[in-house]
Amino acid sequence: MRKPIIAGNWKMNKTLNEAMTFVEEVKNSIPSSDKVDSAVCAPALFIAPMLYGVKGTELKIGSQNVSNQDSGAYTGEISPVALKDLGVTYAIIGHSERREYYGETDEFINSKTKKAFEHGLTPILCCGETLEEREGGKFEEVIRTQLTADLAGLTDEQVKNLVIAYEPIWAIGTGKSATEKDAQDSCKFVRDVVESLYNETVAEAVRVQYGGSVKPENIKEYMAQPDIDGALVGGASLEPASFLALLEAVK
Ligand code: G2H
Repeated sequence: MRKPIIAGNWKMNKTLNEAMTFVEEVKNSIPSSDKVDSAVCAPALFIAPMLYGVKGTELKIGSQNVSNQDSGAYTGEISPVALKDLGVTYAIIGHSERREYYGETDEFINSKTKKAFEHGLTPILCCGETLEEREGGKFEEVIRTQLTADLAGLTDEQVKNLVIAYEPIWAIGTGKSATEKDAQDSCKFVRDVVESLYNETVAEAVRVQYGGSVKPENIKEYMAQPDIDGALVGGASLEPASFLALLEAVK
């Protein structure tokens, strides 16, 4: 049995004050981690104070990025060593916005994923296709190519502990969410690729999230699908009531 995981991806939103108000408003209502893993992947600036704010609760804090180096002359990068030392649990890696706007390649994403594991962070590895690729019948090829490169060299144990977020790019922040059947078929395909690269045990253990315009109104339908183990949520994770409603729908 795979435990569901709901992770907010705040992207480049909020001020420190707004982030801490959010923490105050949700921290006493986070469901038990026996039922669901819950996390907020916050802008790097707010990670340390938010970690302090959620102490003693089941809400985990994640980073939206992580360097493929431990430390050193890498201006602007976020050290995995420092993230782990602070108490960060998750790191989003390979989000389509980073692939598209910052030129992140699968090779680079693979090196970050390995580095995150090396330091005890759990990667939330993102994959997904554009509308053009889907309509051109390239969905399977794109996902297989991404995952083959992104997972290269990872051990069975690492992949078992990985979270993969399948996010069709055409559904991100557009309000156009995938139907639950499309989301299920796509997440099942992600699991099938993992099985072909590893084995059935690994594929059965890896958690696959759906992401793309998930909100309290549609999360239940996604979570009812056998291959969807959670959601990576942008817009609907920003407000305390909406974030708590997502967790409530899953627990
Ligand atoms: C997809 C998602 C979070 P949203 O990027 O990763 O954002 O829920 O706003 O579509």
